Amino acid sequence: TAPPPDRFNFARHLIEVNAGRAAKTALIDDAGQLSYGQLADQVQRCSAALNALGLRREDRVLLLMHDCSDWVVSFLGALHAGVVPVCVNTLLTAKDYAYMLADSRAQAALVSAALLPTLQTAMDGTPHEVKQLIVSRSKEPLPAGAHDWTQWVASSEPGTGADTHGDEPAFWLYSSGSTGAPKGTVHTQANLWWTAELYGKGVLRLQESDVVFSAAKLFFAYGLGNALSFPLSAGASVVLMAERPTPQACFRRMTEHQPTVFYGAPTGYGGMLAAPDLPPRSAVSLRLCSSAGEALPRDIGERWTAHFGCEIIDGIGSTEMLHIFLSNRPGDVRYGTTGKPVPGYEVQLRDEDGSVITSHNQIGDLYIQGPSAALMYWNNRAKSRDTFQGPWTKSGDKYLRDPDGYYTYAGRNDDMLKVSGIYVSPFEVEATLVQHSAVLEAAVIGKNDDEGLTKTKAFVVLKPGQQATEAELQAFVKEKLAPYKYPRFIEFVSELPKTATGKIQRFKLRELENQ
Ligand code: 3SK
Repeated sequence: TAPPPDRFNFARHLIEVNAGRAAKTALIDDAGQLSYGQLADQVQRCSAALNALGLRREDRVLLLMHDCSDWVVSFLGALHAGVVPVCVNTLLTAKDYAYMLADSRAQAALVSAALLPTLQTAMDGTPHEVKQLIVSRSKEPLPAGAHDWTQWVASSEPGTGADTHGDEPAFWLYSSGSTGAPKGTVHTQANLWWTAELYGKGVLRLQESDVVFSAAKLFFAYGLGNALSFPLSAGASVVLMAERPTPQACFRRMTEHQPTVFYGAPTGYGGMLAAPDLPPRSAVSLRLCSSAGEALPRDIGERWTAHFGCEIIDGIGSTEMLHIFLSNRPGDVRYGTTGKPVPGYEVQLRDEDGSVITSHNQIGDLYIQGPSAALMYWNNRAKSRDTFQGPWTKSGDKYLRDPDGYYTYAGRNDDMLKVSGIYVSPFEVEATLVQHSAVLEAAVIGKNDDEGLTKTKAFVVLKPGQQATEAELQAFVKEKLAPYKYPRFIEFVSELPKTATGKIQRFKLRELENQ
């Protein structure tokens, strides 16, 4: 695939390629629809409105919104102006946002009304540089000085945008690690184009006739490609949903809007298959489904295909590579594997000495080379150097390759856990549990459920004479951390296995639990 031109702006590019589709539906959200013509108009107005607030190229703005067309317009409007949206997870705490505001030095925040109180808590009393607040879909009067998103966009004439370089920092996504603060992962304008070409068109074969729906939200790298850069590059229509992707919420969109392509994560597929109101095949129009976030158990893939008659294309991507680089292909699905490298990407398995593994079925560390790698982690040279090694990016995952060239997931090489497709650091959960007055120490591991999906389990030692229940400790963690990080199981034990030097031996707990 030939690269995009040096001077490249992804938002302007989308406006150009969809110029002949002005009347076609681009976005369908909970409140209504936006045609491609309306989308182009709003993006250009949003770009000019950002400039009118005094925002200039390379300034950063926080984007904290539930999935809706305002998210898409804000993201593309910022890109169009060369302003850098810092897209953040809507499920986090005020403490997390305070960190991200300080780290990114965002000059403005675009926020859903429902998330404004948490953002305001983050801004109160912590250093930040936010000078402008733009609030989306508020039914209440706004705080003094804040702008209503709809009026703010409408108040500017369409702008011409910035003549950006394709390699220019265009947007950030935060990536979490097992230790330390989340890392602002800096992506370029061209990276969006590369993932749309290589995976969106190359693997999914998205067409203008497709209607796509992603259970993964736009703030995740997976959701951003699924529901924004891929479909809008192909002239397809996108269904956006603000609420949590419960089976019922997904079924409603599948039957109401008849998406042809659905993107989810294994836990979601498992939940839908187990739901009593799973729609029959005749009630939906799915031609293809995609899965990422964690390895898709074979049984879930097979049962889904048997029910709906369409394949789930399991793949793996990363925030650092922006989207999927290793994947099954339509018509060539081997359930239980993650398929083969997506054309345009190269992968290597390396042994403990860093030598490339050429033999089959030997587990090694997965490295990726491809054109959509992030530039760096902001403010974190050490971790940038460790992850972005010249043309290669370290994934942190372990894989093996079979004689036919299919890759199979074999775990992480750090302690990160992926629960429902979202990273959870066991150390963060342990550090929170020990803040409870009754807890002496805790160790958190991944436990496989009956379907082979990872759930967090905490082993907790209570202080002598103290009492606590499983529900109480779960509620305690939910209060202090983003709620999705709470341990799904807690077992009270009298001691934790440790080395002679007192280090907790999590591998022993894992062996016991998953044997
Ligand atoms: O979790 C994944 O496999 C993934 C896929 C696409 C983009 C980002 C990620 C983390």
